[in-house]
Amino acid sequence: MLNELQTELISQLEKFRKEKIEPFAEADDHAEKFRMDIFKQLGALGFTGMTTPEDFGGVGLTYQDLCTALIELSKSSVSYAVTVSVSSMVQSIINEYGNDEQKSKYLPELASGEAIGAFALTESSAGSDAASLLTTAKKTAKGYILNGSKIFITSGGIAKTYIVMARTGGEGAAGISAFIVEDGRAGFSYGKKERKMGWKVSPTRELIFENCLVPEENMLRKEGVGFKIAMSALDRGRITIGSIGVGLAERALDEAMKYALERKQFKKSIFDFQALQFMLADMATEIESSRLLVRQAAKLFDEKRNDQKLASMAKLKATDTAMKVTTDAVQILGGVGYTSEYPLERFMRDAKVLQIVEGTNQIQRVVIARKLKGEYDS
Ligand code: COS
Repeated sequence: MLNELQTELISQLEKFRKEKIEPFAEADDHAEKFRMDIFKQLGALGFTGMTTPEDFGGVGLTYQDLCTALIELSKSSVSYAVTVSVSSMVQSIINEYGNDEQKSKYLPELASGEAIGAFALTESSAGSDAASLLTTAKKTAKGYILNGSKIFITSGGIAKTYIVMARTGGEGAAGISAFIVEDGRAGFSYGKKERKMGWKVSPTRELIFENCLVPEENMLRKEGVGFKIAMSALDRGRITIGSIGVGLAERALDEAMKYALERKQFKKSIFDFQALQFMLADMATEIESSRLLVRQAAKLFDEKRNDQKLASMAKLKATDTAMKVTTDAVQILGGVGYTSEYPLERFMRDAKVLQIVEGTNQIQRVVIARKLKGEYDS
């Protein structure tokens, strides 16, 4: 059940997405155009810093509220939803692991939507095996010198504040530290913008560090805890990515239902064929179970009973559902579903990467299986 505030959030966002995002959605997808003014307007409405405490310019709401908002926003744009999701994750990292100076310096502009946050873990040779990353941060008298590169960074080039994981110590997870690196810092540049199947409005770029000096005060906590910071942040990020899957799938079902009720073949609406009814019933059921998992994972997180297994389950289930439901929705529309006359082909393209980002769905299964084994070992 949604509470009164969440119902209000949905109605505000529904109006916003229909008036401000939907009219440009198709053209911006083709042009691969991100509109900073849309993000800022989301900020003005309070949607870019929902879980950040009010003391640091946020709204101080829960992860359940954030997931509710992301479900609604994703019905029109996965790209803006993911920009909000990752920027919120960056804020949660700074809020949880940053000191007071770091919080005061970075959180207000991220929370207000004046700036975007990005998360830089992946490298060309360190994807699923994130602990093998090679970017180095060498300690000197003036601070840390970063060298290396990060790939597939969501909001790369449009973000102002980057959380960058780099190696300060030996091999493995224990040698990794987390730094806040600002756009414009000498030695920090961007590589090419990726050409992608979906998420076209959200830019994805490489980050390049060439003798980039980052002051010691930009390190989060201390040397060696960067991997844990990244993993615990992904526990939340995975829940919000799951909620984006739910919103996308919900919209796809809505489009498929409307079409199935209207479209006539063999002198009746195609909905009247039981084959389609069964497809639509399965789609609705999968969406509902995904929503419940996402909501439960967010609830446990809000209650500080963070359950990594459930977060991975929520991401796995909701994003596999988004892929299945958008694919089936295209099938229900048939030929027109494959054209850009309807938004479903875009939704199907946008769904695919949800199964890959913030840990592939195979990695989610690894996490779930490890936790499962742990329950039997103890
Ligand atoms: N929260 C806090 N600490 C965590 C953690 C979490 N969720 N997950 C792992 N850790 C800690 C472990 O406790 C361990 O610490 P100790 O050595 O002190 O016990 C350390 O981190 C290393 O953990 P682990 O041995 O499990 O690391 P692995 O190298 O086996 O990696 C996986 C684990 C595969 C789960 C991890 O690399 C992963 O999630 N990969 C996918 C990366 C990803 O999501 N990339 C997307 C980037 S954003 S698009």
